[in-house]
Amino acid sequence: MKRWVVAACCAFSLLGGAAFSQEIKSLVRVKKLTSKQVTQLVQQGYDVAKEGKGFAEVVINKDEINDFVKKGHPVKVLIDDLDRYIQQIQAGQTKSDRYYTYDTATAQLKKWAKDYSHICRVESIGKSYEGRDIWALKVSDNPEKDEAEPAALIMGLHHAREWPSVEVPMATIKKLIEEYASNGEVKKLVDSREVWFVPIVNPDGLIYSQEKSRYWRKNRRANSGGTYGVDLNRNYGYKWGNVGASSSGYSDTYHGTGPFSEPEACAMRDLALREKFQASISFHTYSELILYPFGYGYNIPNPDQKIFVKMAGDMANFNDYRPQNSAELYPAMGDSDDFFYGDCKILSFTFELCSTFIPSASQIDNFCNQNVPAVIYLIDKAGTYGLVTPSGDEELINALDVDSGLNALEDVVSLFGNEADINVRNEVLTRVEKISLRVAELVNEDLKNGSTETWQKVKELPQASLALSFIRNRVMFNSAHGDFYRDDILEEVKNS
Ligand code: 0X9
Ligand code: CA
Ligand code: ZN
Repeated sequence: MKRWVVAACCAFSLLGGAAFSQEIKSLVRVKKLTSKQVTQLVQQGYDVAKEGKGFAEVVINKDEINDFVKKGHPVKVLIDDLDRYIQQIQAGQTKSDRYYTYDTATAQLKKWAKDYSHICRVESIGKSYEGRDIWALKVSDNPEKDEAEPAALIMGLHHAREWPSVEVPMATIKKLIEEYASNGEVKKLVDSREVWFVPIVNPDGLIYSQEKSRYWRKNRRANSGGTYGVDLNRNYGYKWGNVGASSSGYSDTYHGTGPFSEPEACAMRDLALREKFQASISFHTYSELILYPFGYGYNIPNPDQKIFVKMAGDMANFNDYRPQNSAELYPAMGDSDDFFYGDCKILSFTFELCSTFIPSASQIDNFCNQNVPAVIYLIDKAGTYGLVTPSGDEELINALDVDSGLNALEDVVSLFGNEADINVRNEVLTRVEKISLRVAELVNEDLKNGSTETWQKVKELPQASLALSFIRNRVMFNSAHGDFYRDDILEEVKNS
């Protein structure tokens, strides 16, 4: 059947000499499916956009619709001709309500880098298959310097047709840099973090989807056998394989010829290995979900499960999305989150924005306002939860200022205060001790100078008796080993 598609297209272009030809695809809801059958669809390489109890929403052609109906699965056509539908959305854009294109996003990133050069810079992190720059914008104080600050990575558009996934990263950049001068919270965040944005991971795909075939998903690699495109969210190298991914170049979930066969996935890998992020979000559409690893198989143990559940739940409070483990949606090998977490220990999340691939452009502000606060949350928590996972190394901890150190202790102690698992407890404890010692060092400096300001902050730390005792002991130790404090201060520390 798929061979027929190619034959038909060739015939069409021979006859009509059309510059471009393609089959019509619909977005349909296939009903009366067991959850096992839904997983099987993914397994068979179907382009499943959303799944729910007893149904899946799939991108298919007319023949495939008939096949489902013949097999007894009622089909409801949601969008009859996806290409035409998306063209209408494009045509309905106004001057102010408009999706970014590769060109407008590139121009905007460069303009921001020029206008706000004290807090951001733009860099090409590699070239796409067709040779376009993959742009990254770094937002931080001293953006030219690689400082010992917790780092976060925000990505959009692994998948070509998922245009909203560019908008949320761009809206977050806009907020951070435009509010830096006027909003103390934003300034503090930008000054104490390094945030990297890659709004368009798949430039070739975006252009193809906006100018040619609007429901295109993959990159634009010319595969052997005359097919095009690799699914970049199946091409990452942690447990790369063919569960929920296809080895056929025809498929929309084609995983490529090997792990990291695609330049776009390599660019992301290399950036992650270089910058050592603590947390990340990769934006997709659609389904209003917040996903976390592992996604390559069911019930894969995740040592940081508790942190993932907590963070996903907190982010869901901002956007009312549903937090869940990726594999519960469907197991799929080679996605970005599994690599970022599995190999890089990054707290990696995937957001499935919106309730359709491409909502009308009048919705852009809505879904951005709904999601930017969750991104801000993640950037903040890269410096708290991110420090108790292996991605938060000692160099980061030893560079914390007192507020950041206390924030980290507060989050971590309140999450793990009643931890039952002894192994997890021990690991977290080691990290809590390190952060506490860093704070103690700052308290100590301050006390030696006769100031109790830092110490007062420490005392106000809620639920942190553990951290407090680490800090108290360190101050007492220092005092016994030659550091001099005022007697009244020492008394106070002793009795705290
Ligand atoms: O299938 C994908 O790549 C993502 N969904 S989308 O509709 N945007 O294509 C979800 C990936 C989640 N990861 C796993 N299930 N492993
Ligand atoms: Ca910085
Ligand atoms: Zn996607």
